[in-house]
Amino acid sequence: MPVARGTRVVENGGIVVLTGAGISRESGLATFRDTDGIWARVRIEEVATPEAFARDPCRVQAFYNARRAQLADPALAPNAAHLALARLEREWPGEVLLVTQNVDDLHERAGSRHLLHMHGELGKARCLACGAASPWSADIEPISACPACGATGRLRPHVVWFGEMPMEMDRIDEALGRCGLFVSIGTSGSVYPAAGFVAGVRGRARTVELNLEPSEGAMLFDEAIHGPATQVVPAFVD
Ligand code: BJW
Repeated sequence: MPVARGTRVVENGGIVVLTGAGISRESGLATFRDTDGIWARVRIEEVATPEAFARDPCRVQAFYNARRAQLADPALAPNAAHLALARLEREWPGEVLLVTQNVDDLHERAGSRHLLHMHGELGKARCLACGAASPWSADIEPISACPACGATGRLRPHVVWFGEMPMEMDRIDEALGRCGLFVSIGTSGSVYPAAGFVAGVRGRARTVELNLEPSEGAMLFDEAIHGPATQVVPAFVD
């Protein structure tokens, strides 16, 4: 593959790619803040905070189960943007770390392996007693027993809600500290700490935004290419 017209200029350090909900939009999964997004249908305070789960675990579980059902739909598949990033990881001679805010598994299905889910994974449940994350199955309810420690009634979705610490921050900060190229794809840049990554690497690494429209932090990037992910991501990588 003629690796990366857009990435060829990286001479030092690796590549860190940050993805958000926009990359999965053309696979059929809703984003959060677009007019047809998830937060237009449900209130954050009802489903995406620890307080919401403490108040009404069944309501929160139902919200995540509906999204898990979408992941189980046989028609759901990674799109050309997910596939292009998997190709980049396979063929780029240096390090490529993919950091996703997405809780879907479309990057894995596309073949990405060097991948961190900073906002967790829809396909897992986590035990509040022992902290173990285990595969979620259709019969898991908030009252089910943890497969690791046996505690009952302590399972929650393995995702990061507002006010909680995102996952893998040490590994992400380390990779950002030595990258030569930072690419942000399909994210509105409105949720921290991910929205702050570009400011942290600016000046040390080349920074590129690939998004349908300018994000909130678009002016912080060296370059911005706007269009649907299935077009702009393969064009950038290939
Ligand atoms: C396309 C496209 C196409 C469409 N092609 N593009 C003030 C008050 C209270 C809290 C705060 C505050 N200020 C800051 C905070 C902290 C808070 C925060 O950021 N709040 C803001 C809203 C202000 N953050 C937190 O609480 C985080 N924790 C934290 O900060 O801990 C302390 C800490 C300190 C120091 C270091 C580290 C940590 C936790 C945030 C957790 C976010 N959780 C969610 C839910 C996850 C589970 C689930 O999925 O249900 O994560 S919220 C939701 O937003 C989800 C996403 O990952 C995240 C980001 O959304 P994303 O991916 O950007 O989607 P959209 O919809 O916003 O944007 C999509 C983009 O795609 C758009 O731009 C479209 O144009 C584009 N697009 N189609 C290309 N075809």
